[in-house]
Order: sequence, then C-alpha cells, then structure tokens
Amino acid sequence: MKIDIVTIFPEAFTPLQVSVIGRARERGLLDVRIWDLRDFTTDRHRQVDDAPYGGGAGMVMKVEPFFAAVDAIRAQRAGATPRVILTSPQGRPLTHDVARELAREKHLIILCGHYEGIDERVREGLATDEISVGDYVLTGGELPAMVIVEAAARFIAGVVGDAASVAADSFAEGLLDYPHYTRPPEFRGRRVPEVLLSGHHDAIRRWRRAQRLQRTLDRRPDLLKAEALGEEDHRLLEDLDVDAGESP
Ligand code: 4GX
Repeated sequence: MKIDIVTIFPEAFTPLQVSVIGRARERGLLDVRIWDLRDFTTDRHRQVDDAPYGGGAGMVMKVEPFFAAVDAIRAQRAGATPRVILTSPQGRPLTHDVARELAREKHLIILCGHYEGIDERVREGLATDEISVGDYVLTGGELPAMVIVEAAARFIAGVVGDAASVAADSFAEGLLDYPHYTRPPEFRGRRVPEVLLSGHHDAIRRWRRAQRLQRTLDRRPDLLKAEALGEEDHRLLEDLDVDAGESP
C-alpha cells in the first residue's frame, strides 16, 4: 500500500519510523512518503497561508500548494486513482470499519491542515474523503494522519505478526477486550484470577468471553451488536445480570 502525506511539518512523522509501522515499511508492505507543502509554493516567502476573504480571525491555508503537491504525487505514483483524505473535525468519524475500508485501497493521499482551516476549494476539488479522529480540536492534521495510517495498516496482511489478534480485535466483534495477566501470580496483594492458572482451557475461554460481555455492557453498551451474540453469550449474559456490579 502506498501512502503520501502532505504537511508543513515533515519532521513530525518520526513515529511512523518505529514499531509495527516502521517494520512494515522496512519489509516493503507499506510505502509511506512525506511531502513538504512549502516545496510546492512559488513565492519568495514560501507562504502556505493567507488572510480569510470576508475577514475574521486567523489564517486559511492556500489552495494552490495543495493542488501542486497532489499533481506531483500523482505524477510520481502511476497506477490506481488514490483516495485523497482531508483530516478535520468536520469529517466522517474514523472507526474500525472505516479503517478496514481504507486498508483495501492501493494508494492514499492524506492532506494535513493547520490554522483555522483550508480553502474550501481543496475540499471540493481535491479531497475524496474528509475524516475526523474524534470530537475535539487539535492544532494540526499530523496526528490524525498518523492515527489513520496506524489504524488502516493493521488490516494489511503481514503488518501485524499474528493475524488472529487483528481478527479478535475489540471492535471486530463489537466487544471490548478481556483483562490480560502475566507473571507473577500475585503482586502487592493482587492475585491473577484463579481460572487463568487452572489450565482448564474451556473454562478460561468462557471466563474471557464473559469478561468481554461484562466490560462492554458496563463501558460501551452502544457497541454491543445483538446479532453477533450466540447462544452461549446469552447464557453468560443471564449470569452477568445476577452478578451486575460485582467485581471479578
Ligand atoms: N480530526 N484538526 C485539522 C485544521 C483544519 C480545519 C479544517 C482542515 C479543515 C482534527 C480532528 C482536528 C484541527 C486537524 C484543525 N484542516 N482532524 N485542523 N479532530 O481537530 O481530524
């Protein structure tokens, strides 16, 4: 998968050089290129923003550098037509399903905005998608761009070593994760739940499933997809109702 990111802060993208994404790039599963928007200005001051027509506070990002950058990217990356993503609080919320949909693309271009916003003609004439990473306001689109790369890349075959961990991912089934433990069996008076030390694999599987159901009911009932629940889940849920509010 090819991903091009257009930004006024190319140096902000070191997180994509490490860990799972860094390794995926080294292994050729992901080809990420960072483009400096200022390289596509034509004036002496390399100006990327200007005062808003109609007046008001703040600055607006200029339209021409974004079009010139996307033209250059398209020229260098022959092939399939890319999705062009603008990150903004006005966008479609990024979810598990949106990330998986993006991961099916061969080529993404992500445009990072700053200041009060971007000239509307970038949105109209260049962007195919506008995506938000959450209902809060950041100072720029760089972190949202990296969040989108992270979330989408996990769905590319081979990026995450264990494909089962992607399939069993919290949001794949509409259920939050179960609690995890490793050694020691007791730490400052807190014991690992006995069932996990029992070696009774079916009891462990049922306990984990019940924990996932309980946590989802407690914290994110909006995620529960009734149609995804099986017969055993309904039995576990009946038991949970009785124990509601009790700690594990
Ligand atoms: N999820 N921001 C973008 C500037 C901006 C405004 C409008 C384009 C259009 C954000 C978010 C976010 C702050 C990044 C404003 N660019 N992006 N920036 N939440 O808050 O994606």
